[in-house]
Amino acid sequence: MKFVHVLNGPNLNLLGTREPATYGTLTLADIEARLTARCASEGIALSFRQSNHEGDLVGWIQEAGAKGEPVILNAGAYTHTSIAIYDAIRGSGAKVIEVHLSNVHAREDFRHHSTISAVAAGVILGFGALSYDLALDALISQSKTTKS
Ligand code: CA2
Repeated sequence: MKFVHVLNGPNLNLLGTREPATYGTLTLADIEARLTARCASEGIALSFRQSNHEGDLVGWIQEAGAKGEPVILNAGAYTHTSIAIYDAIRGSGAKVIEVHLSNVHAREDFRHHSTISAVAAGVILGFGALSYDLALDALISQSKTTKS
């Protein structure tokens, strides 16, 4: 694996400023710094982005899929609603690991369903910022053990 995309959806730019009991105290920049360091030590280039707009996420997923580059995706609330993101993953063939900071199954009913999980290669949730590190670990491990 030479390149990985980390894509973050709506409101994740607020991380570290509010709701620390649910989402922890790290900012998105803190998470990016940790992943950047791990990627650097593995010789992997990282693109880390956030948008509050569904179409941006759709475009970035298509871009990653076209290049055959894997994606770690926290789609935020679009996780629970977005057929467009489902279609982008399915249509582009992007390999996507779905991540969440919180354990969505222990929260409101409307967070229990993900439109993305069915087309994700895997799902990691409930470990706070560590969910992102675990997803990166999974991609690195797979890329070292799987022929491509
Ligand atoms: O647990 C997650 O990672 C979520 O994807 C976060 C989304 C939520 O809609 C999903 O159900 C689960 C919300 C991100 C909003 O993040 C905030 C962070 C700090 C303050 C306010 C919102």
